[in-house]
Amino acid sequence: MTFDDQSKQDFDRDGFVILRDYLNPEEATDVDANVERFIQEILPGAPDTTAFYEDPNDPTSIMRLQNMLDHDPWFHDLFYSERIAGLARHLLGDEVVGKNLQWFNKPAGVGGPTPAHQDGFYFMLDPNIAITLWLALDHIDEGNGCVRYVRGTHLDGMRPHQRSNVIGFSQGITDYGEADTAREEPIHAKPGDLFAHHSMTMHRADPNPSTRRRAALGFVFFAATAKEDADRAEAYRQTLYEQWEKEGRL
Ligand SMILES: O=C(O)CCC(=O)C(=O)O
Repeated sequence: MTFDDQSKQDFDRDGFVILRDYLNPEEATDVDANVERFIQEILPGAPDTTAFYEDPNDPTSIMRLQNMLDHDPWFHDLFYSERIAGLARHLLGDEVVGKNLQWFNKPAGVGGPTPAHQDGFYFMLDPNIAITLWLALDHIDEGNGCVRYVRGTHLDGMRPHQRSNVIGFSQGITDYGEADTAREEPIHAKPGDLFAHHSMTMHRADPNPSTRRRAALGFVFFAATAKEDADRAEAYRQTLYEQWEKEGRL
């Protein structure tokens, strides 16, 4: 499969790139149907930490699925396909290590905000080079919580983060201010559009008070040259899960 040079240039300059119609409507519908199959057939047998809920007492309020490729061959194959992993390699200009496949859902009416953050703060990499390919599965705009990027911030270093209290997004930028908000670009999407963002790019999203779902898949790859402090990252995850379990949020 060949990828165009322009998308890599845009990604390098802006810290994100938008690839419209990356999947056609039928392919996007097929991905969505497989998410539903995952929820019905795989999730019941998967570890508790595979799903987070807006309301743990409401099984329809899933706001996040994670590690999907570890539990399902269909998603494993999609994740490592040339179209997905190959695109990650092309945009990073490096070999990649597959890390996570997540479903980012904002259920209609109850989906919470995505605090402003840089993914790299969670990833604990040196150098901090990773990519998320974010595949839209719905029609998404300001009304149901579209992603907002701040262009070029992948070149500006890591901003301070602290605990956000938003389940699934445990950390948010502490000094995110009006100057940042003014530079945000809300990105509309339709099923099959794909956004790619660098691990240092600032982004956030509003809640979803609408009657429409807002769902996307996030494919996360680390650059092969980036070293993960795996012990520290795992210790951090465990502390978080224990806390959420204590609070009855898992
Ligand atoms: O879907 C969202 O609202 C945010 C996703 C996100 O933070 C990410 O892909 O890094």
